[in-house]
This record gives sequence, C-alpha cells and structure tokens, in this order.
Amino acid sequence: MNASHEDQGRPEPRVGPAPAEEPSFHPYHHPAAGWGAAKSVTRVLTRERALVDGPRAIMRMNHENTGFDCPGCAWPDDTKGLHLDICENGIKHVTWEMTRKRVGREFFADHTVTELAGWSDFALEDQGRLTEPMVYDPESDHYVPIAWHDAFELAGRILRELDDPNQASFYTSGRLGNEATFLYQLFARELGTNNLPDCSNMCHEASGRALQASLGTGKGTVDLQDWETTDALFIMGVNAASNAPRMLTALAEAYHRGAQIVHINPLVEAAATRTIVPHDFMDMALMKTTRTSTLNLQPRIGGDMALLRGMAKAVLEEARRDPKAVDQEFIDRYTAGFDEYRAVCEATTWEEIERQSGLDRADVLKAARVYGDADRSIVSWCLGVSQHEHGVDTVREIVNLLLLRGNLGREGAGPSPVRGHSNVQGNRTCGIDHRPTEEFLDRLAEVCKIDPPHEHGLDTVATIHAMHRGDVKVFVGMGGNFALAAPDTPYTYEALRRCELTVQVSTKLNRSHLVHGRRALILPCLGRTEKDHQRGGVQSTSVEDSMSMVHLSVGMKRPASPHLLSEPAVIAGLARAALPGSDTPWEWYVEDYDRIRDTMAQTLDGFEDCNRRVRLPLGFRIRQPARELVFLTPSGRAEFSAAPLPDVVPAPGTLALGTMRSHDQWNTTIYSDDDRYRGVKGLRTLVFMNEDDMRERGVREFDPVDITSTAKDGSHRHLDGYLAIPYDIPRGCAAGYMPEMNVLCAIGDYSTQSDQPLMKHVKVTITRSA
Ligand SMILES: Nc1nc2c(c(=O)[nH]1)N[C@H]1C(S)=C(S)[C@@H](COP(=O)(O)OP(=O)(O)OC[C@H]3O[C@@H](n4cnc5c(=O)[nH]c(N)nc54)[C@H](O)[C@@H]3O)O[C@H]1N2
Ligand SMILES: Nc1nc2c(c(=O)[nH]1)N[C@H]1C(S)=C(S)[C@@H](COP(=O)(O)OP(=O)(O)OC[C@H]3O[C@@H](n4cnc5c(=O)[nH]c(N)nc54)[C@H](O)[C@@H]3O)O[C@H]1N2
Ligand SMILES: [Mo]
Repeated sequence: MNASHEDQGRPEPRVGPAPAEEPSFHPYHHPAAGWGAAKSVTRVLTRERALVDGPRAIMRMNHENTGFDCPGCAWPDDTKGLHLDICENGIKHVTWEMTRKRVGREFFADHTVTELAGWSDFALEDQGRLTEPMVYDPESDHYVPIAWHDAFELAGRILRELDDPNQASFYTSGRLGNEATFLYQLFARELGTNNLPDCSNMCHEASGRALQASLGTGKGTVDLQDWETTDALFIMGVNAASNAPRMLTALAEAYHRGAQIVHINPLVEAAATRTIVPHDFMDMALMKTTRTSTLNLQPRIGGDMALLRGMAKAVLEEARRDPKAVDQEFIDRYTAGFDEYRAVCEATTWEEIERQSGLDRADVLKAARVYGDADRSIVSWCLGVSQHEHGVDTVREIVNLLLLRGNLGREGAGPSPVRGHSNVQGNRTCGIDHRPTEEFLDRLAEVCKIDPPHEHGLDTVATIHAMHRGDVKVFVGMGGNFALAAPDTPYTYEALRRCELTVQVSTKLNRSHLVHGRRALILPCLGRTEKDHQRGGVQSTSVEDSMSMVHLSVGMKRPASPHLLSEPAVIAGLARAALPGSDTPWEWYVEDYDRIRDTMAQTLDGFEDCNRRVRLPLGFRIRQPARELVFLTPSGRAEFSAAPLPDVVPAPGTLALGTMRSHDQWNTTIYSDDDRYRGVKGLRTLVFMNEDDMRERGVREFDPVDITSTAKDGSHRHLDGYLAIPYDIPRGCAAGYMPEMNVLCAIGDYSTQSDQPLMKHVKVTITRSA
C-alpha cells in the first residue's frame, strides 16, 4: 500500500500490527460493552503481562481522591461517588501504560533510527515504556543515553541562542495534568512566546470558539446530574461505545427512565443500538441488554447544520399555532439576535434543508417533535460536528436550537460537548492557548512577575507551516504524537525534519521520535498511574473532565524506571536551563505541587482556594457563568447566530470522506487491526462505502481501491490499494481510519472559522485499483 503526496510516492510503514491474511467483515449485531468487552480486556491484560497489576489498578481508577484519573477519556466520574464505572477502553489504555515491557539503552543500541523508521507504529509502542533520556547521534544514526542535566543544558542552550523566542513552539497533548500545564505555559510565556499549539486545535477548537461567541464560555454547561434528569438527549457525531464508553451507562439509565435518545450520525454506531451495562453484574450475568436509542438519523457527512436548522424551522412553524412551542420569555430576557435567526430559518427552504442534510423532511420533523415535546433537552457532540469547515457555525446552531426553548441554565438542559483527551479541557483552563486573553496575561504578569508577550502565537497548523518555512526552529512536544496526529503526513514530517531541535516528552516510543530535527531528545516521563515522589512527599495532580469537574489524581504504581522524571520536573529542568536568571522558583515548585496550585489559585478564574477544594471528596466544579444565565458576551446576553447553510453536497463523482478511530485504537496508539463494533477483523487499510456508490464504480466487497483527495488549492494526495467495505452509510459519504488517512488531509485545508484541519470532510474520488 502506498501513500504519497503528488509525485512523492514514498512508501509508508504500516500503522497497525499485521493485517490478517484474510481480513473479515461481518456487520455487528451484538450489544455494546458486556462480555465482548470483558474478553477483549483479558486479551490486552495478557499481552501487556499485567494480569496481576492490571486488575488491582483498575479497582483504583476514578475513585474518590484515593485513585488516579482514567487517562482514557474525559467523561466525568459518577457523581454518586464510589462506583465501579470503568470501561473496556479505559482499561486497555491504563494497562498499555502499565506494561512490563521496557525500551532501554540496549534497545536503541541495537537499532538505528533508519531501521526503526521502517517499523509499524504498533510495533514501536509495543516495545514498552521508555526508561531514560536519549539524544540522537547523527554519526551513528542511533539514539544514545544522555544525563538529564546534559539534556536540559542542550535544549536550554539552543533555546537561549534563538534570535527570537517565537522561533520555538510548545505543543501539548491533552493528557498533561493541570499543574504541569500551568508551569509549561509559564515557561513559554516567560521565554517570550504564545506559541502553544495543542491537540485541541485539531479536536474541539470549533466548539470552544462557538460556545464562547454564543454564551461567553468555551465549555459545555451541563453535568452528569443533568444527564440523569433530562427528557431528551441528542447525541451527534460521536462513536461513544468506543471513544466515551462510560456514556453507555448514562444512555442506558436514560432509556430506563423513559427519556428520548436521538443519535445523529452518518453511521449507526454501536452506542446507537443497545448495551449491557458493564458494571451491572446482574445484567452481565443474565446477558440483559438495554436499548440506548429511540431514534437514529443518518445525515450526510457535514449535514448536521441543515438538520438542526430544519428542527429550528419546525419549532418556529409550530410556534405560530402554539406559542408555547418556543420559550419567548427566556428569549426576551436572556438572548440577543432572535429576530435575525427567525428570519434566516424562515428563509431556508425545506428543499435546501433536505438536500444539505441528506434527510427527508419527515425525518427532520421526527427529531423536531422529540425536541418540541421535551421539557428539557441536552445536545451532546464530538468530532463529527467539530472537524468541519463550518464547525463553529454548526455548534452555534446547536446553541440556537437550545435557546429557542430555554434549554439553558436549568437542570437537565444545555450543550454538552464530549471532550477527547482526559485533561484537554483543563489544559485550556490552565493557560494552554495560543490566543490568550488580555485579562489572563495581566493576571499572569502580576502574580508570576513576568512580562508575557501579547501577540498571539501559533496553533498546530500554523506551527507546521512555520517549521516548514524555517521560522520555527525548536519544537517541544509535551506528550502526544505530533508527527502522526497532524494532517498532511509527508508535509508535517518535512516540517519536523527542518527543525534545529525536536524534544519529545513521552512515555512510549512513537513516530515523533523517528521523524526528528537536526538534534533530537527523547525525555521519558512518569505516567498518570505512577507514584510521583518529590522532596515534599508523594505528589498528586489535578485534572478537569468534560463537565468542568476538577479532581485529584494520585498515581500508586512503582515508576517504570528509576530514571523517569515527572512532567513538572521535566518542564522545570527545561525552563531553568533556558532561563538561567529566571526569578520563577522552578525547583521550589516541583518540590511540592501544592505550591503550584497556590499560584494557580491566584491566577486562574475559578481556582480560588483550589488546594482545599480539590481535596473534597468529588473535587470541585469550575464556576460556569452561562449555567447561571450570566453571559460574558459583548451584549451580556446569549447570542443567536444567523449563518447561512454551507454547501456540503459532494460534487458529482466525488465523495466526502470522514477519518475516524477504530474501536481498538487510542488516537495514534493502535491496539490491534480489529474494529469490533463495526464488524471488521484484521484490517485497517479500508474504506467504508455505500453499496450503491461501490456498484457505480464497479467495486465489490474487499476490492482494492485508490483514493485521491483534492485540496482547496487543487493539489491531489493519494492512498492506493485500500479495501472497500460495503457499509450502512449515506450515499456520497465514505469513512476510514486516522492516522493512516492523514496523508489525504491537505495542510492548507483547515476551517476559516476555527483553523481546525478538515478531518471529517475530505473531498475524494475513489476508483477500483488497476
Ligand atoms: N478508545 C478511545 N477513546 C477515545 C479516543 C480514542 O482514540 N480511543 N480519542 C479521544 C479523543 S482525543 C477524542 S477527540 C474523542 C473522539 O471521539 P469521536 O468523535 O467519537 O471520534 P471519531 O472516531 O473521529 O468518530 C467520529 C464520529 O463522528 C461520526 N461522523 C463523521 N462525520 C460526521 C458528520 O458529518 N456528522 C455527524 N453527526 N457525525 C459524523 C463518525 O461516524 C463517528 O461516529 O475520543 C476520545 N476517546
Ligand atoms: N485525520 C485525523 N487526524 C486526527 C484526528 C482525526 O479525527 N482525524 N483527531 C485529532 C484529535 S481529536 C486529536 S486529540 C489528536 C491527538 O494527537 P496527540 O494527542 O498528539 O496524539 P496521541 O496519539 O494521543 O499521543 C500518544 C502519545 O502520547 C504519549 N503519552 C501517553 N501518555 C503520556 C503521558 O502521560 N505523558 C506524556 N508526556 N506522554 C504520554 C505516548 O508517547 C504516546 O505515543 O489527533 C488529531 N488527528
Ligand atoms: Mo481529540
């Protein structure tokens, strides 16, 4: 299989393990979670040789203050406290970190970087945990050991010698705890740059910007209790059974209560069918399934905004007959821009709504009826909504719809984005933002006695461009796997290779260590499950979940190697070396993270008294003004938006391709080549297509096809020899897996609204391979 950019047909190593000789596809008809999940967990525990530690650790996960936060996803913990609320993928994720396998200096002595570059991504991570700092030696093409002090000194010297601090860029992947996050942004800003790209730039940037514009807060307003009391749940663009599996419990509970559950997704994912609640032992024993859906709608890729507009139009039409269909009192009292919005809804024709959404008017009306009949509604969404050109407009349309019936600021109602990484929301709260507000910078300057830069910094896409041009010379990756997660793989590789220095702070070997700058450091750190000993004793870190709850996470496992440092210690080491004269007490902070939290309490909104509050049994919830109907918008009201519907219908002969995760992967970490809930075994290099689209192209099941994307600038990118799988997906749509398909995502194709790469709407043609 070949991946290439224009004529640059360089073969790429595989991402997954080894595709089966005979891959298989049988549509999945079993409930989500339940025994299939239990079996899969056992397999992973065995492979990682964690059969003893694994189960013990899992019992400590997500428990009130005594355990560590599951690094699997950002779904909140049960508000009722102790509860074995764990999931298959969380367990896979934890055991992946706790593996007994190690990558030591002998490993690096045995393999050149060129050799490793030919390994699959699965094989790289499968070697186990990194154990000591390493530096790239160009003479021998090996990574060789380096003392921590020398590693810091090397990075510090290169940072000190830059002509301009904006020649460095500091990436964060959303797993970093709040305390390390705070130190990291302080380091970058004291150095003099706001170049703080993060995974959020590829993830929920659109949601943050939309909610900020509409409600004056970048976050959702609901919590789990709201999920437990709502009448109607609208679940949009998320594969919850794989990516937020603990949501299944909430869906099953909602169903039992008689709530309506509407899934909006081009694919009918496993969470839109039924589940066996994994922590309900009676259900498990009796194989008792619960439905998790009352209505499934399959819009075309990108068709959500048209569907939402149609629902709003129907509600407004109903209001002419029955004024109570809208909450006029709420609208008058709390919102601005209603008349323009009503006008734009009226002006949008049903024909346009049907064409753009790909749904019949009757189906749109079904969803509208559910919404109109519910006293309280929650709309929840993830990447299927955000990773689009018009992601911001679509999230704003979600808010528009909610405002119509006053679904905000009361129990059981509101917007509820499902965040990705376990602390991606906390990262933003604690200062990872390439566009910081003036108020934040002023507070930081006052409390930390630094002079932060005010000009906005670079996000992910802009950082890649700047590295390519040579404007950014130092790239620091605080976790994550930038090389593989970012769009336009060959372009991103070239950008990283042009750097003077790349530094990767990681737990496992990955592609970003092999696609490196002229000089390169691998700095291995503690994982979240591990005990973090500092001078002041065992340390804890705090994290924030999707619903703004902040709580402590305490690791309890012996570290994978005695040479690992915690993330705050690595940041402090880098900072001291780069800023030798700094008045910031870096070393003092690392001795006791309470000191970092004290500074955070003075600097960050909502963190007042956080050292005490974070130790309360369930932690604390960050104040959400919009929840209290306080809107920090220019008008002081919730703002309706009135954007025109975008044209998302693929041109004749082309398809809209969405890139997504399989069940057995965590972003760039691949556990196997299977995608259980979609019925696929032993194959990742596939493309799901509508049967009619296949027939039209003379393509049958498992036929190899060539995929060509066309970028906004007209350039083409290719993936050849992918196998076609007939799937229940609307015509004109196709889907396949990231990160393999990132090759097809052009670097210039990002949303003008959010700057997010367009990972769910790649324009492609698909033909049978010659
Ligand atoms: N196990 C596991 N858990 C994870 C992750 C993981 O990789 N593995 N990743 C974490 C991260 S960082 C994130 S951001 C989340 C991601 O969670 P998801 O958003 O579920 O991620 P994807 O796999 O990209 O799936 C996108 C979903 O959107 C649907 N979709 C695609 N296009 C459209 C569209 O136009 N409209 C609608 N309505 N739906 C569409 C797809 O069919 C699919 O169900 O999960 C987090 N949790
Ligand atoms: N085409 C396409 N591309 C996408 C997406 C898509 O849907 N389609 N989704 C995007 C999204 S939503 C996201 S969030 C990004 C994800 O992008 P990233 O966050 O950059 O990628 P991950 O795969 O989550 O990072 C995995 C690596 O993190 C390191 N790691 C794990 N635990 C720790 C830890 O505790 N500390 C440290 N320091 N390192 C650790 C390990 O070395 C591991 O190899 O990808 C984006 N890319
Ligand atoms: Mo994400």
